[in-house]
Amino acid sequence: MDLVAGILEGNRRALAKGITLVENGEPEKYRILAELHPHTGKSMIVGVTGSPGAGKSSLVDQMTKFYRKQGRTVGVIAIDPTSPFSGGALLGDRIRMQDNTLDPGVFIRSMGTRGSLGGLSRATKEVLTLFDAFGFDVIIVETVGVGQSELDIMDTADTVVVVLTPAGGDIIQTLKAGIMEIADVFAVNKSDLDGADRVVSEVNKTLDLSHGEWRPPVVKTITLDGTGLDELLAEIDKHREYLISSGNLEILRQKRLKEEVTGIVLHKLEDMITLRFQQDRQVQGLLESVVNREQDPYTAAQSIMFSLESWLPESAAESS
Ligand SMILES: Nc1nc2c(ncn2[C@@H]2O[C@H](COP(=O)(O)OP(=O)(O)OP(=O)(O)O)[C@@H](O)[C@H]2O)c(=O)[nH]1
Ligand SMILES: [Mg+2]
Repeated sequence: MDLVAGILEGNRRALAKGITLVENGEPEKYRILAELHPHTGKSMIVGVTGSPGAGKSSLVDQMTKFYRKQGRTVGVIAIDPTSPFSGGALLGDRIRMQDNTLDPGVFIRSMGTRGSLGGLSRATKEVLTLFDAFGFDVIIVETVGVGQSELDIMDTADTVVVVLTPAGGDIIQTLKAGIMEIADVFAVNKSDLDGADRVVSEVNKTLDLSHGEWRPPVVKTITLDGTGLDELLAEIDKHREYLISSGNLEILRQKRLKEEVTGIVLHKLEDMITLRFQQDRQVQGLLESVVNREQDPYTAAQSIMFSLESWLPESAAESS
């Protein structure tokens, strides 16, 4: 079976194979991603992030159920933190999501934070491309809001839901992690616990001081019984409508594609340069002269820059 045709036809086995290819960094992936690209850009991409244990996975699970009730298909990419504080989360997620995985309108994929060739955000973006081409109405990406690569991943979402809880210090933690600013919608989860209204008003006070053209709404949720889920989904849809009517969705997507192309070029250049540093005598001579203080790093780097063109493989040089 041709993988590209399979994915476009909505064949789940083809999708799973494609994901494995991407995760293993097989050279074949470039052709597949290239052929799928014209068929992407249709899915609504929702990011869900927040502090460890805030209930992100439970919320994603409920969101999936509610989207299915609306008749929309859902792809989920869950980034599993391999950090010590969430050791048991993976199994928990699997068990919780079992209801949804039996449904052909749902596809869930967990990705580890270790071992993705070319970086986690790259691998996640590639899986997003596969999901988008497969034709999911909604794609949800869940990450714990820590670290730069997770912030990078949230860049790929059209709408970002930041999950807070009534737990003490949650807002401060979220502010510190820099994820407060990326919120398009706030979910105050575990609203069955004391203090939820206080969190809602604190977030609103922060928003009173500063917010952009779009003021993020704050929704109280309880994943235990689905309270607030209809409202959360409605607010996500409203944000999407805002993105479309303001023209910002188009701007966002252009910016993202530009960054993607730049990223690929930088990635390839880095590989090429690393290889040269290991193999090229001239480069090694230059490095030695810098070590011996015969030349300064700037002049050496400049010489290397000048010789870049001659490093390009024949075919690349001809076609440029
Ligand atoms: N009381 C209450 N507990 C909740 C609610 N939502 C989730 N929990 C509990 O919070 C704990 C963490 O839930 P998860 O969904 O695993 O949270 P998470 O944010 O995905 O956690 P990590 O992926 O480990 O960061 C679990 O024990 C849930 O049962 C809620 O609405 N109310
Ligand atoms: Mg989780």
